[in-house]
Amino acid sequence: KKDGKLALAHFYVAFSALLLGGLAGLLQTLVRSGKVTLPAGINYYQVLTVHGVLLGLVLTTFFIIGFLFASMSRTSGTLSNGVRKTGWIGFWVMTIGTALTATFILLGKASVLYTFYAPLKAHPGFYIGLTLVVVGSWISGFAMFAHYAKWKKSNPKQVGPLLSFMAIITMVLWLISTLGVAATALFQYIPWSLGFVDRIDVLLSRTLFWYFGHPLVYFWLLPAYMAWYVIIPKILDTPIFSDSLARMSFILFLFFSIPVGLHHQLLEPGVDSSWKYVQVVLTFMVIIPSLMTAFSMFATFERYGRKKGATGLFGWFRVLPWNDARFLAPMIGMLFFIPAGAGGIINASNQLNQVVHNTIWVTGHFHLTLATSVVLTFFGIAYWLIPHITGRKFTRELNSLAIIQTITWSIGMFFMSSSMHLEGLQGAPRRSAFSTYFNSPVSHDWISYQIAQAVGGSILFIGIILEIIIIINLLFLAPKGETEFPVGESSNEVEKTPLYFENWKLWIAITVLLIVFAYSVPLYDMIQNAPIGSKGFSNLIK
Ligand code: HAS
Repeated sequence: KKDGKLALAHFYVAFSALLLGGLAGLLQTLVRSGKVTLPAGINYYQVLTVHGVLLGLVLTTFFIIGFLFASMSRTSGTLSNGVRKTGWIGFWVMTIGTALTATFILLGKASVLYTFYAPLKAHPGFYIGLTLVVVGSWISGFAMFAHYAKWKKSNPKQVGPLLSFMAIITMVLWLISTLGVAATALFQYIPWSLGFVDRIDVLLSRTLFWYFGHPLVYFWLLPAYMAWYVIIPKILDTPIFSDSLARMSFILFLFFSIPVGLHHQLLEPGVDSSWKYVQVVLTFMVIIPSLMTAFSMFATFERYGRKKGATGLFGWFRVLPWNDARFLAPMIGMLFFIPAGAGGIINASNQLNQVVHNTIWVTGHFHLTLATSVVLTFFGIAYWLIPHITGRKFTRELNSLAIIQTITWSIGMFFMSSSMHLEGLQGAPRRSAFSTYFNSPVSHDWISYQIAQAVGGSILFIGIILEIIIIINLLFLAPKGETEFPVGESSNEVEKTPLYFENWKLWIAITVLLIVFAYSVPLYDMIQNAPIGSKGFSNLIK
């Protein structure tokens, strides 16, 4: 119960962020359609910053940490008092950081978007707040490491429970990658925004940001994969396809998700193209664990289908439990991940990146990956985890509402993200308010897509309202009862998972070596050839 409270505290913040961030998203699509002007001097970029920070950083980080604590408590035993207290400290540090950051965005002093690229300059409070969020997450991460170490001590010569193992990989990935953003915040942005130094090295700050920014997307994805690998089989009452394969794919994510940040900077000057090429090759390596995941999921579905008597190559498809929202929401997330992943491969392909970079195609890409595959899976998790903690039931009526929510979300996202992809291919920029470009006719070709985005955005906002209604019910109103925390198990027939999966020193050493290989020369070059830097713009956009 006490562990549940800790997880729930994270979910309160996460779902409040969903509501406010979603409202900001709706406003953006309306502004870009050219039909709506924001009232009371509110600026488009201020709203865009609220949207990106609340949904991309706050909703995700809080939901994930709450889910990881819950998973660890469920699979490697109740948290000790010390671990739980540390978790609470982490939570409060993150919450204070979020409040500080939000205050400066709302005051219009930090309209720098969620990537906060220099030379845009925000109020120091914005960077200090974000740093606190990161520090808070580290505190929670260390609490989880301590919990896992304790489990291992009392269970020597055993591999850790799969869900806990995955939670630990996710936090190790997070810890190593956030070192980049912490470095740029502490040594570049904070001194610069406080006026201690006059200028900032823009290229270095962006490189340190993307050292963190790409693994950030896998920090979002891995908890969704935890649900796909471990929870979905239990909902289907089918064994996990392969415990070893699941662990291997998580380890590959640890290796290959960090040394690839330069694929966000393929069009930036100042980085030698051979190092960009190296990181593109490594990016193609990080696709492999997703393909392993796809294979594993198809195998799980097929086994389930065969058990139900389905025949033929795709007979399993019909018999899947489409009327169970705990399954449907993540499943639709998986379906969307097929085109989303293909889009990622296009982005990563050096030449094709020239076509799509900085266009609204990229926005379409992450509305499929993050806002659909990951977020729908998080909704699917909430449908059993919240009632499990609050001691309530996910009733039939709530299940029906959740199915309507999933369909609404899918339709809204289909309109929004496909029009973003198509508009991007016509060169429409991302991160820009409605503009007629001096009434240039070019913009008129984009308008129909922008109207489609506003329609999609409005449907999505209805989806958010439905989701909040479901969550409020699960928190406070649904009838009391027991709800299962579903955790899949391996079949007895498969080989035992080898102990070498617990060789953490080796996994971390390989990760560090790959990072050193991919980043040391580019960073050395940047520092060696450091430009005089930029003074920055703090009042370009209010
Ligand atoms: Fe990405 C930009 C490359 C995955 C998020 N990405 C972004 C940005 C975000 C983001 C937020 O190389 C924008 C950042 C910004 O603000 O500038 N991305 C990739 C690649 C992958 C990828 C190669 N991205 C993600 C995920 C994200 C995410 C996941 C969030 C969660 N991305 C890029 C690149 C850029 C980029 C460039 C920079 C672009 C630029 O120029 O700015 C890969 O990891 C994708 C691999 C995925 C697959 C799909 C496997 C399919 C599965 C589903 C199986 C389905 C089943 C259901 C089983 C290969 C696992 C079947 C059921 C039936 C019924 C049929």
